[in-house]
Amino acid sequence: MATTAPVLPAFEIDEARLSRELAELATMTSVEPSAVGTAVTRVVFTSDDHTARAWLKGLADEEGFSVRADAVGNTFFRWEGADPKLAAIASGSHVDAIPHAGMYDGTVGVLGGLEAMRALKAAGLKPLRSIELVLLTSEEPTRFGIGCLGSRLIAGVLDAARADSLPDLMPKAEVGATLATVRAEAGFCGPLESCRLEAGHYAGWVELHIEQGPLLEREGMPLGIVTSIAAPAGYRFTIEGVGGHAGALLMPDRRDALCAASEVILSIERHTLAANAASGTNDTVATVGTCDVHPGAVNSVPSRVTLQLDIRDTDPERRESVMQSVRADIDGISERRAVTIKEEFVNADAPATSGAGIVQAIEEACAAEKIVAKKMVSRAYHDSSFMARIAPVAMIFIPSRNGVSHRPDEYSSPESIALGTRILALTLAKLASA
Ligand code: HGY
Ligand code: MN
Ligand code: MN
Ligand code: MN
Repeated sequence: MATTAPVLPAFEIDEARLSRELAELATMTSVEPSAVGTAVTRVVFTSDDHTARAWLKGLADEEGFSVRADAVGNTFFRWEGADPKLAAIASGSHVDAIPHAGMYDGTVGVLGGLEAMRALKAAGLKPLRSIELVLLTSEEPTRFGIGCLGSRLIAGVLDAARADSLPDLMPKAEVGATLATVRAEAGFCGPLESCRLEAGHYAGWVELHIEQGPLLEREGMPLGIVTSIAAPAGYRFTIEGVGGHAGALLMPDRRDALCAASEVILSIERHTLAANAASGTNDTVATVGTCDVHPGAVNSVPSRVTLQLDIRDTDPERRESVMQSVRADIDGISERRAVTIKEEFVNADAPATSGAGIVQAIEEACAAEKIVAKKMVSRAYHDSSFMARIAPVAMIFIPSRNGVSHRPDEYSSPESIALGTRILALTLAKLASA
């Protein structure tokens, strides 16, 4: 059916409504108010997450968008296009938030995407292609130890059986709880294989997100266009020593797991800094963000420590060479301290590259609004990293005040959120009309 591209009517982004909704979503959290900013914790499949999901569904229902959820809770809000058989254009992000985080990471992409669709619809646009807003499950690794769980399953890069067996890492989790049991309790059933969307399912994907770094603000740029996303990897280390009485167990007899773990952490830092010194860049980053000590009593020598390592690089080979150097040190540490150090692989992903056509559509939207945007690498990973496996993608970044994120003082201004949403709307309208 030959159809001409619809003319884009003038539309308005409702900045006040968007701010109100971001503030309302930020109340769906389980953390005490923070001295600075708004502390948010919203771990996947907790009551806060369910409250947020139900609230978003209500907003989508009000707009007449159809809603469906897949077997892991990825939720698709769809605005049917003139030709529903054509591959849709999609936008989306996440509403789960790590402990004691900020209120903008992920939520700007979900509420901004919703606002973009509402504004275009209110203005009378009839898109040729359907437009979908996708709420992706568990972008953060907090609960199941691996990030972008929902988008990995959509892209088919995470084995369904392995995913369902991922342990529930929440404090006080039921013994033996896994993604399979937790998602069933959350009401998401069916085989995880059914989450898979084939390449070509979407004609394009655009994610609006806060930069989570300092560059846009530092350079006075209003927006960023992400051309590639750095490659994340995750490992878990379990260090087993021998515990004992903090008073009676004498130093020569100790096999202290926490002292050994400390050497592992410093080895990771040392080799990461060496990689950057050798490359003359800061493109390699490594973080040990969790350290569980057993038995965790002040007067008991630690017998077991579990570390989670997050290591990222724009160059996966360089990332791997850092890991090789750390492994060599680990052999020495375990021998010298008579402890065992077990490494568990979690993930090691390739960098993602944005689709030229999507980048161009964002550039044209910026030009139409006389906005100059900065092309840049994202050092944070995003669901777009995995949506890139099945569709051409790109991301729109808005500035983060002081480059801060994953902290209660994370902040982006209402103006920049509205501007990012406007460019997203223009981009979606353009992509959905061809
Ligand atoms: O860690 C990240 O890069 C993302 O914010 N989850
Ligand atoms: Mn995050
Ligand atoms: Mn995010
Ligand atoms: Mn992300």
